[in-house]
Amino acid sequence: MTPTITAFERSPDRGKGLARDMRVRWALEEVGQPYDVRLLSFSEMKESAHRKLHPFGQIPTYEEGDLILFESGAIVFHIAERYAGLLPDDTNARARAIAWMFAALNTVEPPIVDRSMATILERDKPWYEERLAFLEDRVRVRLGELSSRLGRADWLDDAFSAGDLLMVTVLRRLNGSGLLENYPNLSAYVARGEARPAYKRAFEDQLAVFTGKRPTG
Ligand SMILES: N[C@@H](CCC(=O)N[C@@H](CS)C(=O)NCC(=O)O)C(=O)O
Repeated sequence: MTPTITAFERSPDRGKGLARDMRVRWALEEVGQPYDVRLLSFSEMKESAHRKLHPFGQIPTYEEGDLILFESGAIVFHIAERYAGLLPDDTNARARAIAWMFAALNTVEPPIVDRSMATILERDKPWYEERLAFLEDRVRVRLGELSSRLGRADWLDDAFSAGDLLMVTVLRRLNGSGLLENYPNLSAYVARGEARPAYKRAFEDQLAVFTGKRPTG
């Protein structure tokens, strides 16, 4: 059964692939599973029909037969469990990859999202500059720790996994901040993720929603 996911009809990032449907698209491309996309306006996301799928009125969601999921991490985890290619077979390696999935969403993403929300919602506040400096310090702490752990490795735990997929999408949210560039191994790590054919297909597909052009490949 072909799953259906939801995405923004008009992404606020204008097709830069920062919205969280990108993670789900990338995961589905990595495992070679075709999917359909239902695009939603902001008002449709808040209507009861969509809230039946997503209690918080957000994207992405995932529908596959009787199964309805929300939360990008849960959706990527489901895809990784259902199809081969995103989690190792070895039990311990699999558990470590899952730990990296949680680390991406629970430890690295929150300070990055706090920073970007401040730049959107608090820019005109008198405390903005001081708060931004504080939030950026918190991001730098996490980036420094992640950079130390990654070292010279290509991926977080040997082979590419759903943990890397989520971590790369989380780090991409720093695009334009100038923060990631201070950690060359993390910049290279993100570039390595973006160079994967599955990533490129997912990116082109989400961009096509914004440009109105269908991807050529
Ligand atoms: N923790 C959720 C966050 C979902 C989320 O924040 N989605 C954004 C798009 S990336 C959204 O729908 N924003 C519109 C809104 O919250 O009204 C997940 O990972 O799926």
